[in-house]
Amino acid sequence: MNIILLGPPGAGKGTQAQKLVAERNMVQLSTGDMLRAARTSGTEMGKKVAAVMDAGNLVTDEIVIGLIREQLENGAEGGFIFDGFPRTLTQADALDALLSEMGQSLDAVIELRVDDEVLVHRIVNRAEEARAAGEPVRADDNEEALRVRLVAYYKQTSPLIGYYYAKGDLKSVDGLASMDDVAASIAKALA
Ligand code: B4P
Repeated sequence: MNIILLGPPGAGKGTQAQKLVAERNMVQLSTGDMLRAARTSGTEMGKKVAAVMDAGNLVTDEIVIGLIREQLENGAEGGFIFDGFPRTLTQADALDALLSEMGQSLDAVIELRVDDEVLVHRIVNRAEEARAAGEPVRADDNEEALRVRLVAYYKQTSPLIGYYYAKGDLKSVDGLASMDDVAASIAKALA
């Protein structure tokens, strides 16, 4: 089974992807995690994307499609969870092409629906908790960058909702519920 987790920043895509990995034999492909890892290891690409990410903007399609292409080559017995990818129509087309080259397709697109004000609260809260625990705070986890991330989401990513709805793949889930209740709704949508 190959599924996409779609939703605004802080909707819980990463949180739910990890729960799915723990429950099913699936591989999580988070473009956000891949880009942060490239930054930490100081690769040329990591240096190139750092300022873009910190400001809350989307990294180029070319870079993220390249990252996904590399990971798909490793295969996944239980299927892939695409977490935070695709985020543009170009990325969605590329994913369709890559899966079809592998003789595979998408099984479902889970849209996590969460109000903007709750997103701001979650992200600010994550930054405060990390600070209190003496852990590193994500440079884009502040209200200013989040407002930019939300604009990018509505302009560039939300058209994917119509794209996948038209294909009959979209399943919308209430992302405002508790983490366990959201996981239960996803399990129901995938049954
Ligand atoms: P991502 O790493 O994908 O991060 P995100 O969208 O901000 O977060 P996510 O939805 O996964 O929320 P999470 O579970 O962490 O992207 C970061 C940046 O990378 C982008 O801005 C962009 O620059 C770049 N990028 C990534 N992919 C790209 C692509 N395809 N194309 C171009 N650029 C790309 O949850 C957030 C918080 O909420 C956590 O603290 C969590 O504990 C809490 N939470 C989650 N679910 C909850 C619930 N049900 N109730 C209460 N709290 C909850």
